[in-house]
Amino acid sequence: MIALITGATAGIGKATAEVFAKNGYNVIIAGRRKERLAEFSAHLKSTYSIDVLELNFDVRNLIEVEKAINSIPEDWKKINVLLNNAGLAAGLNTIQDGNTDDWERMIDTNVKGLLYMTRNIAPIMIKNGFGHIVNIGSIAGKEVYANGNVYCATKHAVDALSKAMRIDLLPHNIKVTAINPGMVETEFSIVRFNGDEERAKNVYKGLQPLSPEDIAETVFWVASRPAHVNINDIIIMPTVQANSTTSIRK
Ligand code: NDP
Ligand code: 8X3
Repeated sequence: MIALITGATAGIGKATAEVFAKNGYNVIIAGRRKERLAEFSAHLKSTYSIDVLELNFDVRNLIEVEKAINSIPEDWKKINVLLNNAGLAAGLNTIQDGNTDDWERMIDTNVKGLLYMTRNIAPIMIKNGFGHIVNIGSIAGKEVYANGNVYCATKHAVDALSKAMRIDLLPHNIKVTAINPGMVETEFSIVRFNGDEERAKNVYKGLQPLSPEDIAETVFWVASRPAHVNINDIIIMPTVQANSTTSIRK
């Protein structure tokens, strides 16, 4: 069994690669930080005695995506699971104060990157006659919150695309699942606040957020249902978070 995971150098993607490896999958790990990929690959191989393929590219760059996918050796092409996870939030501003570079980065990664990956992997799955695409959306794709405007819009796009892909891929025996987490403590907030670790820590202060492992186990669970079962959509929240704007802090 083979799983291709984007954003496998940190957070949810990294934890998911670990869970799939632990369960005997060979994994294709993707990300921009080459050294992290190499280090993680060595860890997975030695810990779980599985095979690992590293793909070092930027999901925003269509040429790089095509080159990376075309480089996948024939015996790695029986891909059972594609996890479209690479993504980010950049900034937290009103629309009138928004930074247009941040907007481009979020739209290019969260929407276009997911599309480029899917456009290149879906035909391989169609040829194989099987496959499962799991998209990481967000609670921000189900509702909006103050200053979240463009990030929320990209995740609403992921929500729409997951529904649309499910229709298009239905005749090809390809499952599509969207997993929409609330707060997960990863490098997400550090990236959102441009490296400001103190501000990032405050996001999770006084509450227990989800861990990347919580999401990884959920991804593995949806991917390991029987052939006739598809989980369309999951919202998974920390117990102390009711929605994007309501949570309990100590
Ligand atoms: P992290 O910042 O910890 O991980 C993000 C991953 O995405 C990294 O591996 C990074 O790798 C990769 N990535 C980012 N940009 C690119 C790019 N242009 N090309 C290739 N890879 C890229 O964050 P999370 O694990 O939290 O985020 C994973 C997903 O989960 C995102 O889609 C996020 O929106 C979503 N999410 C997160 C939540 C949270 O609270 N943390 C809640 C709901 C959804 P590298 O930099 O090496 O390329
Ligand atoms: C990431 C979590 O709180 O920004 O999708 O919606 S949040």
